[in-house]
Amino acid sequence: MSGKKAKEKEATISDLLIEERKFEVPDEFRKKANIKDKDIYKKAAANREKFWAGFAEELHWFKKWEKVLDWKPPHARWFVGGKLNVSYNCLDRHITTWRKNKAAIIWEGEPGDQRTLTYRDLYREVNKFANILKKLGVKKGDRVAIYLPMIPELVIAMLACARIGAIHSVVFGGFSAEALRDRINDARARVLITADGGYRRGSIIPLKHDADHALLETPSIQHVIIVKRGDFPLHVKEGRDHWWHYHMEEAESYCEPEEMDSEDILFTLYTSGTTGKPKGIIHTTGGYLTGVYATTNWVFDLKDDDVYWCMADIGWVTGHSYVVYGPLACGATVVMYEGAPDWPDRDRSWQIVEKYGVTIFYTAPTAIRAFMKWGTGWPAKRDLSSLRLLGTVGEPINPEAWMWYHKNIGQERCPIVDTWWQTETGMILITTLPGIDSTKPGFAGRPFPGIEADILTEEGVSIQKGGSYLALTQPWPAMLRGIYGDPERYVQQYWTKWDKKTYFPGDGAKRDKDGYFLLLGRVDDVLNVAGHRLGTMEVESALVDHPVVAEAAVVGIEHEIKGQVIAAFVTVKEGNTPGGELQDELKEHVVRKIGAIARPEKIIFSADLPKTRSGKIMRRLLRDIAESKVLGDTTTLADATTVEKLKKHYEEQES
Ligand code: 6R9
Repeated sequence: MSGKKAKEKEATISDLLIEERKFEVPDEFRKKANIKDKDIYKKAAANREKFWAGFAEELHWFKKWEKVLDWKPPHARWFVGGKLNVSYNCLDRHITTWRKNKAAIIWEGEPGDQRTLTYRDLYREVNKFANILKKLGVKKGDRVAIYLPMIPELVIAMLACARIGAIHSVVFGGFSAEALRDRINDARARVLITADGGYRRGSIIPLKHDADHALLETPSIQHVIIVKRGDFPLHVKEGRDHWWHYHMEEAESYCEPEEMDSEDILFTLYTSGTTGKPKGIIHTTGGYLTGVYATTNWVFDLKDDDVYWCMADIGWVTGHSYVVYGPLACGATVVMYEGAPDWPDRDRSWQIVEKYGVTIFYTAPTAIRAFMKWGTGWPAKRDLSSLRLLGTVGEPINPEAWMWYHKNIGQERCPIVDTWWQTETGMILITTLPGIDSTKPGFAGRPFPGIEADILTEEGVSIQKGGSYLALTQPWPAMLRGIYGDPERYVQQYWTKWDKKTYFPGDGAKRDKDGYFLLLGRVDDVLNVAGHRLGTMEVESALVDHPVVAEAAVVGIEHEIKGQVIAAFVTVKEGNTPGGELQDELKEHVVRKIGAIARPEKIIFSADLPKTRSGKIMRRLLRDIAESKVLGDTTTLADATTVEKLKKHYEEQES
């Protein structure tokens, strides 16, 4: 029997697949592609370790590894015994070549200010900042929290940590003070790097002000470094708070890179799972860098004269792997933009493409659907002829959005790579190689060479037809090495669905006769709101934290642009009156606890929640109600009348 949820998802997705279409790679692209050898999949599968070692050899190692892979399921070690430094590979390796004066980062702020940092510039800034961290007592293995807007200092701070062997934990600037506090405390970070503020849609996000709230309850933080982005008012605490620019003036210009073991931790990044508490995903040094280096090079067909722009915020894994580490390890020119794509106008993204001659553009389906809604007039106003390759990531892309992207942005000339991967996988795992594979709207593609994926039933039987669970059956270099501070949860969460050798990502999938995978979305209690991962339990915990809430159940409901939005069913404690005011208050409460990305679209008050006889909330029924669908199977309910009442009540509230 295959997964029930996967089957449900399959039905909805196949409705969307209006027609199965195949797009061949244009000849002009194919001729110049980095990878043209169709046998590469077979060759890699014949000797996976040799395949990955080939990429690792292109990087700089202070000491070569003794063994490519040590696999004691579910624990892997890659390039065992090897010593390297990630910042050395992203900087020092390039500045001894002609790339020293190549633009590493072309940055544009939302108000229109610009900065370009060459590899030499970036090298200098990173060295200086690494020395500042050292002066403040940061040592190898210490954790550094980073809460910054999309400005070059964010990249500098990450690479400086990598240089001295400190573990960075970047917290997305859109997360609230409480979310920041919890992440700092979980990592027991010694230093926080933040800014006076950042621009978003014309207003200022007061990061330091928010951080000050978090800092009231973060005993591990000894120092706070503040980047002056604008001239925004803030409070500076003597002795603890330091200005970035002030220290940089005096910092020494060279910092010896720390020789890191291949398996030393490079960073942790918090992501949502099926419990109320986000997990600090651990990524290490040698395997991670090899994985992101290989995929950036092959999936994006990256060349030295490319201008590469990934729209993701560095606060998410896409930004870590495909704004910072992958592209810089490849010596690419990376465009970085601080603000919103519709500010001051809806052609801001296309204006940036035109202005800097962007050749590779990587974004999320939710952004594409927003562009679609804004209309073709906006991209048509700009010259997009520099583009040669497009990418998408973060959620399944519906064929309509794919076609729109292909026609209006790619002008039917650019291959589209749909890249499936996760915070945990560190690197792209399922996609197409643009010089070899044709593309199919809605299908991500095949496992990258050297990656083994399968579709398994609940019982672990591999199936060729129909939808079921996606599984990864062999270790890969950039795989997570654990959950910070919780080794058991690592095993439990990812490696117990079948056997200890098979990774369960939590996604449903099916494949076609060519072995192309079509992703069906999450089959667990993880939501994907506008390409951002959120746990239903996380939002529920935020709601029940409010004094009047007795119980809450959160479901994701379909949304035209965001893919999913949050609907929360809430029961209030006796003596409280549910109503519009309380709805607004609860929404704000969630924003305060997590951040604006978690704001529920709908709050539905209910006297009871539908539960199974064992007391489990039946989210599937709640989803049916919130999406105004015919109710599914109610036979396992403890009290079948609850759900009927709830549906009626919901329809009254909605009308
Ligand atoms: C990179 C990133 C991971 C979850 C993943 C899946 C969904 C990502 C996708 C996709 C279909 C794609 N997802 N890419 N679904 N097609 N190309 O997004 O990481 O934030 O950890 O989210 O996103 O459901 O499990 P993360």
